[in-house]
Amino acid sequence: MGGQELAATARAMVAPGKGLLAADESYDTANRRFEKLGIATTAEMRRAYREMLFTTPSIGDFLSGVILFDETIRQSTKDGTPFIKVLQDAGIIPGIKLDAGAKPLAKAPSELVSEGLDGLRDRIAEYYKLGARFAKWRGVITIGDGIPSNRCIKTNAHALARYAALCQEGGLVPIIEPEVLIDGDHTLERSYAVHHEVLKAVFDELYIQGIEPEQMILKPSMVLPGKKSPQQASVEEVARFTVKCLKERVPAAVPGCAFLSGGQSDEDATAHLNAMNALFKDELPWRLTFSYSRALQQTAMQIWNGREENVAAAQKELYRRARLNSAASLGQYRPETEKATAV
Ligand code: 5MM
Repeated sequence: MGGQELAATARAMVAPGKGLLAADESYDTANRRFEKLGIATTAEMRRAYREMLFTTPSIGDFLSGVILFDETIRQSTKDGTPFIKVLQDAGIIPGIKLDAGAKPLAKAPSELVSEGLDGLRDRIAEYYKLGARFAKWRGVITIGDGIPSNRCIKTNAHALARYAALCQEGGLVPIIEPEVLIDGDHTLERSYAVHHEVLKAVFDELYIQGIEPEQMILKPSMVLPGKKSPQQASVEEVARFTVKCLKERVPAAVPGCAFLSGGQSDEDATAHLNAMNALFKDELPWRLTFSYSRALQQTAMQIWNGREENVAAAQKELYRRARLNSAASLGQYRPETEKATAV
């Protein structure tokens, strides 16, 4: 895929009214979520769950792409249709998670660095052949006493940039996901300062590695106070701090930022995205949309609960949540519609 195709794919990923579904939970994460609900942690249940998500009628109205995990990209529906084909037929671009998970950073065990660069060129070639057209790599930054360290920020930024270069070389649009966790009791201001530093390091490294900004998508966390902070922030404050930070750090040539939800409630994740688009729409050089995992899936997963007879109701909930987030990506979400449309 040439540069023009990569840029076209990146723009399509953030097309107006559309966002991404992150369904790339690795074995541990998927199983942990199933265990909480008493769902069996088998390959077949993970397959059945992803089939429920991907065959949701008309879900392509709101999803531009779905991020898959290695196990999922090779799976099919019960009747034998590969998931990749199901998504393509729905007008949804398939993508793949490429990091191999966040591991303790050497000599700094309370901080993490994402692994997966070894052999990445060959993995990208295989996923491209399977039909993936974009990829994702997540670096994890923790806020705490004396952290994040400069070393942790730089190491993760470097890995993200090397991954992105291999993607652009191999024909995949890289999603760059530097996640600043909401764990802890830090203030909104501290979160802003850390996001600022992390995004500076990331874009410096992307520049060094020759990344074309038009051919990538940023997947940032929102600027939020720690979830244990006694001083929580209003929806408007979160929107203002997040937009300010992105405007200071993200080049205008990047087509879009697709946020992670990071453990926010479904409604908060939608309201925050909406406020950014509603309050600042005339000032944004890039599109702001969603790339949620939990904030799109958690209620649908509870409704499904591992049972075939719940598939239609769970799909209705996923469709509803995707529609509300689509509205938020246009600044047109109205919280009062939450109750009226609840499944
Ligand atoms: C931060 O996680 C990403 C976005 O999900 P949320 O919207 O729930 O924050 C997500 O794509 C994440 O990378 C996947 O859930 C996979 O995580 P693991 O830890 O299994 O690689």
